Amino acid sequence: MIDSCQRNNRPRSTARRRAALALAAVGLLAAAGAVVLPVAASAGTTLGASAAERGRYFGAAVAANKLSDSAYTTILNREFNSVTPENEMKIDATEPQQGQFTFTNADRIVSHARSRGMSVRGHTLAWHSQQPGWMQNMSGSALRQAMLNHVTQVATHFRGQVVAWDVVNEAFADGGSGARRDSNLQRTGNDWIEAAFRAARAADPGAKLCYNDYNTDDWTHAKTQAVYNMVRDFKQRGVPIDCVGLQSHFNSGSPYPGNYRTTLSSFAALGVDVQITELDIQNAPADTYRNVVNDCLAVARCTGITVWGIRDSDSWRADQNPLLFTSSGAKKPAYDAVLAALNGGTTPPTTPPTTG
Ligand code: G2I
Repeated sequence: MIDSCQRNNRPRSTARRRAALALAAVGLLAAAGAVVLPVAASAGTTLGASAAERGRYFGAAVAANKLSDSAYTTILNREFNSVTPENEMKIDATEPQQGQFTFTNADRIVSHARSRGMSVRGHTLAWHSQQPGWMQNMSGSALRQAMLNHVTQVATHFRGQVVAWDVVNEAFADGGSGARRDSNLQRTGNDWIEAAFRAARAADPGAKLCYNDYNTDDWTHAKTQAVYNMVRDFKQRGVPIDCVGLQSHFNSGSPYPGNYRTTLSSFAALGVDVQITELDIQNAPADTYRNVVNDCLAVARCTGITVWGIRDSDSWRADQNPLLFTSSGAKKPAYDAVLAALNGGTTPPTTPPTTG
């Protein structure tokens, strides 16, 4: 009878010899300057691949009219594994006349993404802004019914193709009131948001349903607390909500807050996923981008990050140069910081260690 020690003896010593040889080979190559030892066992070389190794996605807002720009699609196809149509799924784009739906541009983006294995975030089903003229002129129960029909028709069209929907966008007021934003939708009754979520769930039971907003990044702000209270209430009452989107448009007037990680983890503790949905940062400081990525990586339910455009020239705030690629498509220092953070673990230093 062979005991376990004898059985394993030969393979173990062979494995040890192989490991020693491999180490010696790496040592020789490293000494010769031929290899850079990786920080992680399988560090990715693109944003999407590296995020995927951390169980997350890395996405970009995409405009249909740029899909014919090969400089644009080269970066999109290489770097990203999630896409959010920047304007093409909005109400004015998908239902320009009441009851007449147009999905051509949104379908182009969805098909571009899905045929390349990228997932799609849907943006957005119900919003006070970018309403077509016919909807802007509606009110009361007719508007409520039209809104619900819109949610149902659009979510049904994309059923099975969109992994997460921004069902309702920007429904809270800025400032210290913590109140809902006044809008024609809000005036149909305070329950318009949960009605939209229920309609979306019925139309596409497989999609994650998100509430999405801006200036909800600082945990101490009244708007953040108001959204938090709504999500907690929805979870308690069984209103179908799966995720909260923090747009995270950071600039001098609305800077990255030191308590951002607390905001992410506090929402996650309610039992929803958290997604950073429209990230851009004025002048793209590498340190701030790195901090945002590390904050997301530190929160298990922070499932992904989307930047709001690819090159600076694609940004809605192009004058702030807030994105990861220059207008000519070169990687910026912020890109390197994001990739390194995705590859390097959850808590690399805020400032790079000094060398020499
Ligand atoms: O404003 C930044 C974002 C804030 N959160 C919600 C997002 O949906 C929003 O995206 C922006 C787009 O990036 C812009 O591209 O939403 C704007 C409209 O609210 C978009 O701008 C519009 C222009 O205002 C229109 O004149 C233009 O026709 O883009 C349209 C399509 O190019």
